[in-house]
Amino acid sequence: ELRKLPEDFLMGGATAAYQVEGAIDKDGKGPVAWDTFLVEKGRYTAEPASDFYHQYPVDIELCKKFKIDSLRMSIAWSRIFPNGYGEINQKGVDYYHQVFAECKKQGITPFVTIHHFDTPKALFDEGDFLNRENIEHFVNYAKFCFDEFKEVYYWSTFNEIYPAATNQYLTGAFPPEIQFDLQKTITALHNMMYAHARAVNIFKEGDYEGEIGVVHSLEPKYPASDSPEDVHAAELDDALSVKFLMDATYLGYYSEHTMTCINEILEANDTSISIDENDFIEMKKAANRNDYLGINNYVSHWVKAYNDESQMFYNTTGEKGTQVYRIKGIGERIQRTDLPRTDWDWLIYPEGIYDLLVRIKQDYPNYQKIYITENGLGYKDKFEDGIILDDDRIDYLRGYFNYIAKAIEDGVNVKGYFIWSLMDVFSWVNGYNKRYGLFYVDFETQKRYPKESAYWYKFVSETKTII
Ligand code: BGP
Repeated sequence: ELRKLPEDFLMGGATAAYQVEGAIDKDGKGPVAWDTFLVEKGRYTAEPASDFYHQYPVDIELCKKFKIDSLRMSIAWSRIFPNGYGEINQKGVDYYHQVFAECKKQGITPFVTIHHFDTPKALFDEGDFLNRENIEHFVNYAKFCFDEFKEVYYWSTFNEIYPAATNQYLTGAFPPEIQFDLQKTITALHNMMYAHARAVNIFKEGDYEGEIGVVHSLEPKYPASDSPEDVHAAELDDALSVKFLMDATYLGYYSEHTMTCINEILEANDTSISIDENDFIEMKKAANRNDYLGINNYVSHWVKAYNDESQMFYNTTGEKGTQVYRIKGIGERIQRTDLPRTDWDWLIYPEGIYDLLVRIKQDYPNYQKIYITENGLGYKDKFEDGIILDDDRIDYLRGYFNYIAKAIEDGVNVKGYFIWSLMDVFSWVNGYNKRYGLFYVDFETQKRYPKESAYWYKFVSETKTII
C-alpha cells in the first residue's frame, strides 16, 4: 500500500544565493571570503554557478510547471550591504524585489534565508561570528530585510549554524580552514544562536506579517556498539551537534545535561568557553517565538569512542571510502559498509529522519511545526541526449518521504519538504560534479533539463502519493 502525505503538504525546491546566483562581483555586490578562497584552491569558483542571477525567471517557471509550490532561497548579505553594514547597494535590493515579483507572478511562495554561509568579507575578516560586533551588523541586516521585503512571508535567520561553525573551526573544510578548535567552534555556535534570538525578537516585536524560524542541520547519532564508551561517544556528539542548538532554540538556555557534555568535550581538548549569562534573556524570550523549525537532513552517524589526537579527511572529490572523522574527546564517526552511502561517503539511512522527527516532538514540544528544508542525493548524474535517468535519486527520495509520512502519522507536525536542490548548483567544497537538482544544469550553456526525478516529484506533489 502506498503512503500518502497530507493534502496541504508543501513541496518545495531549495537553493542558496552563493550556490546558484553567480554574478559574484556584479552590480555592486561586495566580496565574501569564498571568492578568494576558491581562487586560491584553484579547483572551481562560484562563477557563474547556475546563473540564477539572470535565469531566475526560467527556474521559477520550472517550479510552476513541475508543481513545486515553494522556492527556498537566500539573500546575499553583501549584495545589500557590500561591506556588511552602512551603505546600501540599491541594485542588490532591486534584484531581490524582481525575484520576489517573479515568484508572485508564477504563484510560487518564497522561503527566504537571511544568512547562508556568506558573511560579507569585510566582517568575515574581522572574525565573523566570533566577533560580537558582527552580531549587531547581522541583526541590522535582518531588520533591513524585514522592513524592505514585505513580499516575503517566511523567513529563516540562519542556514545550518552547526556546519557553518564546524566547517570553519573544527573540520576546516570552509575558510578560514581552522581545525579542531573547540573553543572557537562552540563560541561561534552560541553567538549565532544569540544572533538568531535577537532577529526573532525584532521580528515578533515589530509590525511584520509572516513567520520566522531557523534552519538546523540535524544528523542522528547512534552508538557504534553497545559498549558504554561508544554509547557515551554518541551522546557527546549528539550534545554538540543537536542538543546545544536545539536547547538554544527551544529552551533559550543550555540544559544541565547538555552543558555537562559540552564541558567534558572542552576539557578533553584543554580549553573552555565563557558565555555571557545576559544572552539568555533574549534567547529565552525567543524560545517560544519560533514559528517553525527547518531541518536539513541527509545522513546519520554511528559513533565510536575516540580519545587520541583529532584526525580529519573531508571527502570533497567523490572518491568513495576516503572520509575520516575522529575528534578527540568526542568520538569517531565510522563508515558502516553494510549501509548504502554516496560517493562522498554520506550514509543513506532514511529511518534516521523518522527517529529525529519523533525525538524532536518528545524533547522540544514547543517546536510548533517543521519543514524539511533540505534533503536529497548528491550524485554523478549521467546525461544522455538530454535525458537523465536518476533512479537512485528517486529511490533515495522515496525512502525519506516514506519515513517522513510515517512520522506525520505518528503525530509529528511536518508541513512541507524542500528538495536540495531545485536545479544543479555549485557545492561549497565539492564543486560541480556532485549534482543534487531536479533539473540538470549544463553549466556551459546554462540550459535546464528535467531529470526523471522531476517527473516523480511532480506526481507526488499533485497526488500526495508516494510512489
Ligand atoms: C548543506 C548546505 C547546502 C548544500 C548541502 C549539500 O549543508 O546547506 O548549502 O551545500 O548541504 O552539501 P554539499 O554541497 O557539501 O554536498
